[in-house]
Amino acid sequence: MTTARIGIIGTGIMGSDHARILAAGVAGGVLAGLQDASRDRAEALAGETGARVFDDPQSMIADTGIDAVMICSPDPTHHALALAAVAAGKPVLVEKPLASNRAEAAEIIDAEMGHGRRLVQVGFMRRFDPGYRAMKAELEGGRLGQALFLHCIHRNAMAPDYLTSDLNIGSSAGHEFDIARFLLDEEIVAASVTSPRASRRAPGRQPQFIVLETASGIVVDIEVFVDCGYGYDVRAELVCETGAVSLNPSPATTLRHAGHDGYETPPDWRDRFRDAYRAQMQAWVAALHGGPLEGASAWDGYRAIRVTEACLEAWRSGGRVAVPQEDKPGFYA
Ligand code: ISE
Repeated sequence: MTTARIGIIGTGIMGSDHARILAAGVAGGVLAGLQDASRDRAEALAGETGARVFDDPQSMIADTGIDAVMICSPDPTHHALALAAVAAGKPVLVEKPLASNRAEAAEIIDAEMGHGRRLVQVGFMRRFDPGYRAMKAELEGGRLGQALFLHCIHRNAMAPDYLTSDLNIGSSAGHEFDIARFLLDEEIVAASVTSPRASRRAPGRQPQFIVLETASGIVVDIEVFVDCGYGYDVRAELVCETGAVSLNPSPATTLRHAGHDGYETPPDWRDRFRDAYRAQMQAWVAALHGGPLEGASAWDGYRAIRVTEACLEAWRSGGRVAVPQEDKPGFYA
């Protein structure tokens, strides 16, 4: 394969963002196909990017002109499409979450192991963000000592109506679960969740405050508030024995204007994690050509779902819920 021909299933917010990244130029990869439940929407994007439009996802996955696929269609479709890609022996980058529940995620793992070669990556793009990578390198460098706390904030300006409080745990907090596992390089063993009252701006959706405990005894707290009104604001601070390291706000400049002095807050995650999305794409395409597998695996996607399910149970019961631990298959070592 000299150039990997990539097909994108789902041309909504994330599918079109990935398509534009590819169309702008990614070494070793080309946007070759688009498919969406709305053919008009896929055709509009094809007009902009020059890709071929497919009628249905299965025919795109089966097509000999497509080497690898990205699944960016609605969350409930991820499981069946990921299984179809694995059955066809095609590498697949699945937007998070990997699946709707742990049984579905486990099926994907079984299918991939049955195939015998790693094909599945989950789109936890924060693993490619320079800020999180620098935090991880600082922790691993050792001068701060052992980690004690990881404080996380996840605020969105506003969320779509379909994002219920329940779905929000997997959809928004899921990124925090994965980045905590990535930064700390250990498993989450317990979860507790509480909520303040709902904002009057979004009475149907409750913000959440999640406390996770890791295997070695690090406490991770996460505020998830997707109706904050002012922009997309993701923060993290890792507190260790002899120091702390935190993410800087992403803008490169400070603005002083009309009585204010500060940073512009990006409108949503596509701006905030623009570099991470590009780096994720470049690394995935490089892996298609035999480069190292750097992104989140199906196992990582499965573990994030395990934590999501424990959080949902903890939120409903008001108690502390243990996250079941399992041995990581050698396949994912
Ligand atoms: C969305 O699906 C994302 O993936 C964003 O990164 C996250 O911040 C947002 O809350 C989710 O709804």
